Amino acid sequence: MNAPQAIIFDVDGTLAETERDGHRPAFNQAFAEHGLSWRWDEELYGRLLDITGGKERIRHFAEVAAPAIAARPDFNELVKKLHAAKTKYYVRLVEQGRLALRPGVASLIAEARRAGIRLAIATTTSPENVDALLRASLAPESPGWFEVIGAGDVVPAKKPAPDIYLWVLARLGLPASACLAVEDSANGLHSALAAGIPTVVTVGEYTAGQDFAGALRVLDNLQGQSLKAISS
Ligand code: XBP
Ligand code: MG
Repeated sequence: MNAPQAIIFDVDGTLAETERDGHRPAFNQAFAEHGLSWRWDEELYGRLLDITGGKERIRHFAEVAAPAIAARPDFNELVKKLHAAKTKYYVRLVEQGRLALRPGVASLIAEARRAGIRLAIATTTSPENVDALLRASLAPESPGWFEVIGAGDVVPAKKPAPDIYLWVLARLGLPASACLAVEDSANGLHSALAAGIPTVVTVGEYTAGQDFAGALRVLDNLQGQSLKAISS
């Protein structure tokens, strides 16, 4: 492809490895705060990642592993409370500087900014998580570098549905073919491809072994990658 006019980044697994030591312990802290004995270990959490979205993941787990709780009349309220607590713990952990960017991410973003290429985010995670991660791991002012941040519940259907990418494209005012998406998972790749966006995959710790058919490139990470190298 020609040089992209915009790069649209996924967040979790792509900008940083946030899942195993970020979202997962935050979910577990939220469960403990609410007196639940649920504990998601690394292996179980890897399987639960098939369900994108934290509220959706909690709901799915309860329906399978704790149907009596899922049948409670206040279950929707419980999911909301658990997720709000989880977000609080996750942001706290990120603000402590516990999650670093993946190799090559900061330099690709810097290169794109020098070249006047527009930046955007398309993620399933909540907006406050994106803001905290960018501030703590990239630069305090870095949320402002992203012209469009599509996150969380702005669209009802989360990845692998194309909705979040279509939402971002509409706000950028660009056709899909003028953009490049960077993703780490099959769910994310399918979302971007369904929106028609050429997509580079940087394989993550939970996504190795997934099927990335259709990706423009499949890389271990962005270390040493120029914009030209990944988009040509
Ligand atoms: C990320 C997710 C998110 C996070 C949790 O997927 O699936 O659900 O694990 O975030 P992707 P919230 O990288 O494909 O966007 O709890 O804030 O929903
Ligand atoms: Mg991801």
